[in-house]
Amino acid sequence: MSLKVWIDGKFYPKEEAKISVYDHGLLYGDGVFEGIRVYNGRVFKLDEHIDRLYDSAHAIWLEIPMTKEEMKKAVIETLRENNLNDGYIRLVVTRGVGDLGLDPRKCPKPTVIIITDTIKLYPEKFYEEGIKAITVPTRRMNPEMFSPRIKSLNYLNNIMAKIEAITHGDYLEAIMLNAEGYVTECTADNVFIIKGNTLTTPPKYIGILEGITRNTVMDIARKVGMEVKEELFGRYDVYTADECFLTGSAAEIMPLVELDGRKIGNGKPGKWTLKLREEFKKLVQSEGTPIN
Ligand code: PXG
Repeated sequence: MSLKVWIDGKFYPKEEAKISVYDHGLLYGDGVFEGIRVYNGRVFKLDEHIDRLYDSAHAIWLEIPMTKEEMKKAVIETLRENNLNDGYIRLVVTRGVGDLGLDPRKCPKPTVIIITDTIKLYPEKFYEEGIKAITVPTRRMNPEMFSPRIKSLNYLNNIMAKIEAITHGDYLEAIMLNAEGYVTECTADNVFIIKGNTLTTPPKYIGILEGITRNTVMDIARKVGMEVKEELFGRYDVYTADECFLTGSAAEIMPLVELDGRKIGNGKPGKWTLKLREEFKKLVQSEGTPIN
């Protein structure tokens, strides 16, 4: 049986789940989204994702035509409809159908889409051995031009970086710097370095998406006795760190063992990274909004 997609209150089979070519989500990337995980019949950090979705929408002057409670119910309903206990939720809210001009006032009704599907996990080998990345030429957008804190439908800044990672040697991820040369984040993950027992990640105001996995990992790190800092750092700090890892809803906690040809630490996933990953795995299996 085909998966069902929720669009504006109705379920459609995946093959028939379509929206208008006049939707400004398509025409201008005018909209916002979320990527959420379901583990063991529980939606992980549902409230946090819904809050971020509504904040992103508010920041682009988009009023979502549902309350947060209604949105959460619709997410759960879609998971139930598809019998998914482990998977991925993609929530999308676009500006809606309008004319061929930019004016958002010409789009009377936002389009709300809930896709739930299985998730293609990264091969276990990557977690055991860690991955390699490069710093790419494309800089992360300056927050004064467009805030990376808005999880918008316009991901071309990240996609350009992803293309560079691919074309410069088929790397899985890329470190993106800001205009001043500080490390910001990867194309779809936040970045952390460890030196001694100190965990450092760039502050949110530098122009990054404030990842929900990022915030979860900082909480876990404090609980296991690490010192946690949100501070600017450069490539030098990554090259000379003891450990480095990336976080995201899809990747979870991914060790980064080499950047720009420099081994990080001993070139293997470090002890703190493994500890945080172990605690994260426990947390996602036991916490979250139950589907049933
Ligand atoms: N930074 C950026 C730019 C992101 O897009 C993260 C960090 C991590 O945030 P969370 O809240 O997930 O910890 C993201 C995550 C995917 C995928 O399929 C992930 C994201 C966007 C598009 C695709 O891996 N966002």
